[in-house]
Amino acid sequence: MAEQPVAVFQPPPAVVRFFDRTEEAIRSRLAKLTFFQRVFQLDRDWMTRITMLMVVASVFWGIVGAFDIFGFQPQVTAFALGQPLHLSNQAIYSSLTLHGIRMLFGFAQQLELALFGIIFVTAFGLTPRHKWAYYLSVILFNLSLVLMEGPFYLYPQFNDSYFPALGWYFYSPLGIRGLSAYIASPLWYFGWIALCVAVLIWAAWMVVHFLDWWRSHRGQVRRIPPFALFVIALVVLIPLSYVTVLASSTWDLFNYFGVGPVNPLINQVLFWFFGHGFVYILFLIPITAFYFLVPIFAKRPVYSYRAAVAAAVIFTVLTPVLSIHHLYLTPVPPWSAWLTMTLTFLIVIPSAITFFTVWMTTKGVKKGEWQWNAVTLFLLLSFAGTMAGGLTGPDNNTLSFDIDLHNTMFIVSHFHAIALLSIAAGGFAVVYAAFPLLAGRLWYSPRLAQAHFVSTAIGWSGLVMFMDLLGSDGILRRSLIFPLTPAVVNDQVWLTVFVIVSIGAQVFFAANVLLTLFKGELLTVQGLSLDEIVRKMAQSTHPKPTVPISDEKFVRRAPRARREGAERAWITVVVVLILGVIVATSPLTLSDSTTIGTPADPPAGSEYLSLVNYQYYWGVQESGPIVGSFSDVMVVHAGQWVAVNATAQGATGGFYLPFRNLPVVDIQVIPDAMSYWLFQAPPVPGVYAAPDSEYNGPWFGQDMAALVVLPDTGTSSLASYQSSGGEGDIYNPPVMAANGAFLIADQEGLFDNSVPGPTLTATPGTVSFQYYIPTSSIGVDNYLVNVTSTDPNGQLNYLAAHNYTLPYHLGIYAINTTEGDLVPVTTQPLRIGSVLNESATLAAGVYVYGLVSPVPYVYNPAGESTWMTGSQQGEIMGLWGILWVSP
Ligand SMILES: [Cu+2]
Repeated sequence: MAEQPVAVFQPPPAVVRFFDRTEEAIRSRLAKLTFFQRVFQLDRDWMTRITMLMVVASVFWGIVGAFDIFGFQPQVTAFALGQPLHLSNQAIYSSLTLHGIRMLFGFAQQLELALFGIIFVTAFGLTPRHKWAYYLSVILFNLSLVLMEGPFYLYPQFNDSYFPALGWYFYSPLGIRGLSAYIASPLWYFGWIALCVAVLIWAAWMVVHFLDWWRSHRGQVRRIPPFALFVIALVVLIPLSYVTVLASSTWDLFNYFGVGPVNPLINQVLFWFFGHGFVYILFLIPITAFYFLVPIFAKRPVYSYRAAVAAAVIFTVLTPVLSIHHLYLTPVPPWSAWLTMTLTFLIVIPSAITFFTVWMTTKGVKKGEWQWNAVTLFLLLSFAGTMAGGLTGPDNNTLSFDIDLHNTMFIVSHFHAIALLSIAAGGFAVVYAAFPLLAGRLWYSPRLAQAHFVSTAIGWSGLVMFMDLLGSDGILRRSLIFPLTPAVVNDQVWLTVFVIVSIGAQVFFAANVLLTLFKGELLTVQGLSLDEIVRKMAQSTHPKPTVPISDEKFVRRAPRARREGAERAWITVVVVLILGVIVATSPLTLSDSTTIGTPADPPAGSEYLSLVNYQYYWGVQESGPIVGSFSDVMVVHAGQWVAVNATAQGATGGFYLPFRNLPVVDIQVIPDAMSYWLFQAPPVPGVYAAPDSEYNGPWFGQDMAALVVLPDTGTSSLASYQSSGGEGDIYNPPVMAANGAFLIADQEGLFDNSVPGPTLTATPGTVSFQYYIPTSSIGVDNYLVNVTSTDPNGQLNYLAAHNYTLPYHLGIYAINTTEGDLVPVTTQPLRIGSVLNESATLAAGVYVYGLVSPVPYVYNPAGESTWMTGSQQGEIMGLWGILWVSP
């Protein structure tokens, strides 16, 4: 890159001179140490140095973010294998949040900004300006990730459990002081604001340089290189997306300090204008990689410039507007759900154009002219991964399918397919093609590059596959407590194996990077074009390169008219197919989204359920043929129509009946808004589990209710429920005989790893079984002993001081369907550490057993819970189940 003379008319301001001098002092001292000099490229120009700083920081966050998943997945696997958990729920969900934040922003976004910045400056031959604006952006960016982590304590006791346990997307008002039972540290919101400002500064810096180039080339530019169209798309989409999350985060922060109106629904919609746009911002990595690298290796221009322009323009125009396809089950107006669905289908068009253009660019390249080095291999993986991951998108986008898929592991599989197989694979292609330019050295080891590719491809594919299988099993995302069917246990274990393979694979890459920095052959670029330099760098990842790196003159054989004909035919086919899909899916979409947003007109004899999703149980009010007021229990008759209206307090929840053999019920439930659904209860009497399908804080796993379906009249046994598999809902609690049952509580405060606990069956007469809550099950996770203490033994000391008796009762309660309550048949104090006998003479009917009201709990392991630190409380109901007595 030729240094152009910069006209200096006046000396820079004093503060800039001070920064420059300080930087120089640090740089020259560190540069004496070879390690720092090599890793941070301290003898190079500032743009290279700052880019290396971003790359190193992004690798740092990538490593931390990858290891974060060890705070979740091995815990889940431990649960699956019946082993004790080592972390609190709070710590487990914090790990998951930070995994998302660090991977998406610290790693992927930072790497994207680093690479796009330097490639743009290099490819356009620009002289970078405004060094300190760039530094400010990088410093703020990394600071934001530290802020989002929240405070942790080394003293009086090491405690890192106060990290945010919100999920990377936080559904307002979850986490907000005064509005939610789970409060995140305000640093989280400051972190988001810092992130927005950092990224906006970067985008402004890019705009300034683009204008530099435009001014100096006025009148000479006929075509902007196709890949640069997508760099421009990035610079346009960043402000459009980040401004909305800046707004929602600022709004949250005001609410946090008690200021201003609160509207969780609008706040979520605002967030998702960012949430979706951001994913597409990252998706520009592989797209740009295709347009930049494929023509270089095919040694010919992109097949159709027109098509590339069309793809870039459609992509940029559609992305900001389709965001709320993430909120299909939310009570938004039906027309908006339909519109976002339609626009989302349309965004397949630019991707289809890109696939076509990139594929056709390689057409006619002979076998001997193409080499599978690490760059082209990762390009291939990304190309295939974009298609595979992209193809699960339309399933999510079809509202009637989304009801089944929403918040299951299928979604997690979809976005990991995109994040890993498409985005990260494209990112590695760029890194393999660009890193030697930064390092000034060729790749050290082609074998390590090959090993990295193969192990990464295996790890990622396995990971995506087993997430998908867990989704097919019916497992909800972020679920820590789930049904232990053999398939689920198997898939959880294999998922963990592939997580380890995926992370282990990166050791090959890290080793190669370090060896390259210290031992790589020096890169010489004299007399080479940019394309030739890229080929030369890529060649160093192949053990026996045979294809020459030199540019070749390319003459297209297919005449322009024929190419345009092929282009038109392809795009027409895609458009016709998509229009067909839109027409086919529209009626159901409009009717389903109407059902969520507007109260239905239920048939006579319907049961009305008025639900409130608390943190962390369901408050149930019933009217209709059955009258009642329950916690976590909903009672209806077989085949009866059920009209649900639901809202939430403190956090967004979900009402979810995951039937397999009947239409699934799945609606998002939001504070200050009302969601509706009308469904017909299963025809077979039994106990159907209703997990809370939305994330409402660290005890979300315990947040499970039961739909108790009574026979139309009289009593009936559970035989047909059992033989029909409970309509395929795998969350249904296991069924066992009451007499002789021995129910043991686990360390989460649940019977037999299940909420509700096992459904017990008996015949009329004397029914007796036993409970046991071992002293060993009492710990910081167990909500049963609510002791706020800095003493880790506080809970056990409390028990000893209270004769191992808690201020709650276990019992058997009859469900009274006319008076509307639970009627105690027998009760006894809840004692820890002794076997408790439960015995009663029961008539035919349905009963609830156990601890049948929610237990308040405050999580405060080291007494460090404050609003500055974060805090959590909630009311949990876990030690209960249904007792079914039938002739
Ligand atoms: Cu989206």
